[in-house]
Amino acid sequence: MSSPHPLDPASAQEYLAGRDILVAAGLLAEPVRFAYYGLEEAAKDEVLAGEVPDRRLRAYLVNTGSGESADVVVSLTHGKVVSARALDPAADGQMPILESDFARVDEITKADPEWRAAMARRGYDDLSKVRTCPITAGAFGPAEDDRRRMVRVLAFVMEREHDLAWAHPVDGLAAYVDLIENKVFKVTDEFELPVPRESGDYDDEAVRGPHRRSLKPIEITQPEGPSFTLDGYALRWQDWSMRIGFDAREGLTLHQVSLAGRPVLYRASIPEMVVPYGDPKFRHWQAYFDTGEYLVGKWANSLELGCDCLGEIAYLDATVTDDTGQPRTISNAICVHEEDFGILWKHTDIFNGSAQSRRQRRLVVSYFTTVGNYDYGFYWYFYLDGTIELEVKATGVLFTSAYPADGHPHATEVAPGLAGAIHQHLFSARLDVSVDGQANAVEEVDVSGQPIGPDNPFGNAIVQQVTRLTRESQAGRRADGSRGRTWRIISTERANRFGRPTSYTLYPEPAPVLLADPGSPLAARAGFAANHLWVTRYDADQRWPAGDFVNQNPGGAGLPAFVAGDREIDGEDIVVWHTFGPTHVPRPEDWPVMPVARCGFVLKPTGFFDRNPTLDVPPPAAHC
Ligand SMILES: [Cu+2]
Repeated sequence: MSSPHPLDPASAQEYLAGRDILVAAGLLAEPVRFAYYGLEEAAKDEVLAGEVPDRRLRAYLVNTGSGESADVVVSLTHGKVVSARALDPAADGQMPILESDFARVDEITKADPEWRAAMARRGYDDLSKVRTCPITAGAFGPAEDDRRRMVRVLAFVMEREHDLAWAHPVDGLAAYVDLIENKVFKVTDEFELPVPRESGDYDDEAVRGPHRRSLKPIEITQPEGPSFTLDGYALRWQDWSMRIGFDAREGLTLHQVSLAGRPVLYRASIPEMVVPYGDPKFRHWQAYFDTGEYLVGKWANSLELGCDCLGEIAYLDATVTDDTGQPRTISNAICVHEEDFGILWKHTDIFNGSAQSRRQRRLVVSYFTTVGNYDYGFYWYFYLDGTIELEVKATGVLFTSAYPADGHPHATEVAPGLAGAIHQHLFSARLDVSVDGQANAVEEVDVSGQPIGPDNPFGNAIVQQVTRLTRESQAGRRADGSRGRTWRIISTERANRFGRPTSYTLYPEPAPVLLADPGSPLAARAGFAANHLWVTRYDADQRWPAGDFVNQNPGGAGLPAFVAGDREIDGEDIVVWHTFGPTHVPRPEDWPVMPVARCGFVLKPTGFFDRNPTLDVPPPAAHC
């Protein structure tokens, strides 16, 4: 096997080689399954020193017969198991959901007499038309779940063979399934509401109407090819360079992002997201941690040229594994292209007559994933002027319930008798920053007006207030739109021509953080979502904002635990964590399939350059 770059994702051959090591160590006896299998990333200091580090894989193994779970690291370099730690579910949480859980849960639920009786009472004797949806259970105390490995199941009806099941939720009823005992151990049957009837099948012409004929073609051509080069996983475009990675759990990862040979980010990814629903009735537990519980990377889509991506596209495949550790290639999972992005700069000068116009372009690195009803696109943009942007595109189908005739305080009626509950999509970005080197610090920058006074007689003064965040305990911060709050990530070693630190500024979208009560079980598990910003001292073991094992985690893991030591973060190798995402009050227009809703954040160079770095961009055409 040829030797990969230390940051390249694991290959199919490597997964198989790692699997052989696990078999030889006796760790894969039936019925042990892989809940996660991926690269255990090389030590940062070794990568930066140009060494060839130990090549390692990490496997989360769960015995579906006994429930025993182990977190195992193998060395491919040395052909041996490096560590194997048994999990204590009561303290550590459970392994993520397995692919095979979906089919198993359907069988188990439909075999349960109590659930069948509840469905029959609602008029559903024929369960061939019923689809079950397993939802991660959360953690509500030992008395509630007895520390079982479990999911909670809601049902939907497919009236015809090709129907949109989400249009027909069976409300008031849930089955709690024990995944080890393979049985329903509890049925909650709280109320009955009519199953909404209207079809949501947007593939059906009778529902959507005939396709409109008024759209003329748009064609994107780059007759000389794109301006980027992709060599394996190494990507170069203009002054940007970076390496692309991919992980079954967190999806697309970016490494060693540099601009003009100067480091900006050692690593960037979106290692967690939570989608909590705001209906306090029997479905109060509904909150998906799509990354830690379902593994967004595993469900990445194969993208199609001309459909998902237009223009001169370069694709990268992603390799993930199934429950048995066998590799599965997702072809065209990652899309790389460049696109025109309107005006970069423009001015018509009233004195010297100069009339100049330049076009902005951006390099786009993206992938799309489907987790149950929702689909998420993660788009990283790199601009000519040094701006970095992450945009998440949320689309797909709302998670529905029935809408009562007398209204619902926590939901919108999106079709007759059909409800879309208010919910949040809260993402966590992990930005292992390296602005001009590893020694960085963060400043909070607010702007405000000043009261009329001796130095401000007409009350027009505007000032910037800069607060240095020096310790972890001080760096749990919230955005403040009324103060235009931003966070400046500065180099503590390099200065610009004004003698001030070179920096990149994080521009947040000031949307609500987690709205669940701070004393709620969910807030304990989604502690990362209580703040828009966290800053931690770099620690290779601190990867996951809601902890290593999110599924049924009792709470307190991840960022709140990381900052408990209150380390210094001024002039250190630091990691910036940013919570962002919409609070989604569904609209009728979001049904039956939702137009993309965008969210994200922007990082802009701020004194990183000494002036506008794009003066050398030529006019787009001779006559401009
Ligand atoms: Cu939503």
